[in-house]
Amino acid sequence: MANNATKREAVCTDSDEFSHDVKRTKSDQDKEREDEEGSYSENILAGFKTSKVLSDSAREKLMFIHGKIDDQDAVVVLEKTPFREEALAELFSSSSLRLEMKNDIYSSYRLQAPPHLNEIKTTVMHPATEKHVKRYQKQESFLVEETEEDYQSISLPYVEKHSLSLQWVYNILEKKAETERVVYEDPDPEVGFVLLPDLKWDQKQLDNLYLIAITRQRHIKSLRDLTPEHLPLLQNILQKGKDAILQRYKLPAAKLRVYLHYQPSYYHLHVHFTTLGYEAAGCSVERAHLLADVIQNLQSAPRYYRTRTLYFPLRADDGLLEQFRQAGRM
Ligand code: G7M
Repeated sequence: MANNATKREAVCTDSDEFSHDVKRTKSDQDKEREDEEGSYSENILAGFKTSKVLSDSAREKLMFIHGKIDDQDAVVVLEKTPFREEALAELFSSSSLRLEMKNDIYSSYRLQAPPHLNEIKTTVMHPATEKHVKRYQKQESFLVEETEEDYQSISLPYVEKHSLSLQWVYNILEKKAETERVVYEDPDPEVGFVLLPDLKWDQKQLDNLYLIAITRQRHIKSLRDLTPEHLPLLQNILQKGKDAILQRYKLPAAKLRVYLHYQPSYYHLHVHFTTLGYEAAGCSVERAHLLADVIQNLQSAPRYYRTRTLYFPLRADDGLLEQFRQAGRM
């Protein structure tokens, strides 16, 4: 916990540090930056062989690439990171500018920033399964209507057979991975959870803050399993999650969107915490269920999530969609 707090402070004072401390050697600065921002690791992408760009977005400065590392399938996600206000002073003073055109009061340039201010958030999935590869391929989506019976006869059997591995979740719960990233943990086996940054958040700025709370209980697959017996767990996550974010990031509850996905990608109950202003993928009405609403629904109707028809989008190549089609439900 202390680690991350220190890191945030260090990030916020970056520009001051560099403008005042001209006498320090480059290697000192590099070393400090490394301490602040994570250590260098072996470049496993050096031999990456691109097979296909699965999807990309010029607007979001994002690209999903399928390829091979050591003859095994891999998916790489490249994402240009947002600008940070704290880094502007250094960006302006340390970059070089190449003029592209000038006309009256208008001029445009190519700005070449120092490498550490021009990073690309890179996520690697390796070895990747066919499911990972499919997931990032640009696809049309269809809205599915899942009744209580559909869940029992179509979704549940499919999910039990075909879900993505939960090993990364168990690694977090068993402190085998991401231990230094944990923001808050409640060790109680019934109502406890681990709160940590989502894989998608680089933790450089709060505008796109994204944390997930992973429950210690291992047998709650999704929203569909929730009953009033889980209310203490859900209330605990909502309250302590919000408290921890206020304490660590100084963000009040009124600035947060706290929700669950249905369908989720991983069938071990977890809750998403993002800033309200950040439109994270999957936060739209057809997929996100506010945790506060989930709690109220369970309080007023104990079998709400067991019996209600739930709606969610599925991509054209999703095996679950095929099951709905075969059952004549699409
Ligand atoms: O769609 P679903 O509700 O299942 O969301 C799962 C969330 O877990 C997504 O927001 C992912 O970015 C996040 N996530 C996935 N993996 C594999 C990891 C991981 O290894 N570590 C962390 N911290 N988050 C992950």
